[in-house]
Amino acid sequence: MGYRVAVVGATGNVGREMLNILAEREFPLAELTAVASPASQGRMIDFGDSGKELKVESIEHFDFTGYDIALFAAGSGPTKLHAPRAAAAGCVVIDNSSLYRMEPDVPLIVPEVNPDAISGMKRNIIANPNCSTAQMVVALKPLHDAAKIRRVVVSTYQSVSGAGKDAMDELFTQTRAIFVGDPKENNVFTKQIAFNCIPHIDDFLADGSTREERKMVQETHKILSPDIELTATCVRVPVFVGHSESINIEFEDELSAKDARDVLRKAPGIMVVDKQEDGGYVTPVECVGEYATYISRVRKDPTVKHGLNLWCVSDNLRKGAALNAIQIAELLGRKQLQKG
Ligand code: 11C
Repeated sequence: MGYRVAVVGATGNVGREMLNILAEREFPLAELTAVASPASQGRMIDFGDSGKELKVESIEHFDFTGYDIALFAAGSGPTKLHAPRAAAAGCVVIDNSSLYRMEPDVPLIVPEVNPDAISGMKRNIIANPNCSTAQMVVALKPLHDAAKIRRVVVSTYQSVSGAGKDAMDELFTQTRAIFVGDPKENNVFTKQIAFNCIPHIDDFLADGSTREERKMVQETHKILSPDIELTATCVRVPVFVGHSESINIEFEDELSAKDARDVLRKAPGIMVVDKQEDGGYVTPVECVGEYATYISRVRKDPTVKHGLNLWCVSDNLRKGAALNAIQIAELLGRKQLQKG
């Protein structure tokens, strides 16, 4: 016996990863439907490596009745239109957009961190966090349990896939244009992304920070603890997939780098690769297609009483989006749906 699942936004970066991961993890499926914008209706897409193909259905009049779970990776606009009617049809929506994340009656879940929040689901909607928040809280949770985090300063190095397929194409075509001497264009990003870094992700806010930076603060407060002071600087870098983060943490209690490594090694969802020698750390290209959040370069910050620095890398389309959503679906399967 399995679940009837719809993947909405199935042709996008995250939607395709959702199909890959459903296939890889052999998620118990009674039925799987790929749903996307009317422009993709009728297109055939792969169901991961299963050898099966799915015919894309249009979201416009898609009937969610009888579906158990809808994995939405459709962006806030289409989600606003279609997630409420999916939820009203009795289907649990697991939404990857930012639309519902901060609503008090919508759980915002990272299964390694706050699985019990699922009991707060009241509207048949569960939110999936922003990619840069997800990997960070997986790393922070065991450290917070060990020595109580007081303050975090995080700088991100975010890949272009977080901004969608057009952004990946822009990095590719710009890089090629620079090599062959063609004129270079930027349409997705505000500045040249090839061979560059852009300290700007999402809209600017009145205080000079960006929406991406605010998401990291607010979502961490909702998922992990409102008592953690957090400040973020989010930067786009010319990497196709894999977000990296430099995280500085100040604790209430003593926690040595060695003890932190031991705590992290035992924590779910984490791989510690920290040889403290040339190449003994993980970079974004090595985490592509992986489930884990990788931690390297754990070391003391001697400028505060109890401080550590670390480097955190994860596949933003997987732990940062599709994998986390499917882990929520698995949690739901265990806790709520109670099917065999
Ligand atoms: C990026 N983190 O890398 C963004 C993408 O709120 O789900 C995901 C935005 C979100 O551009």
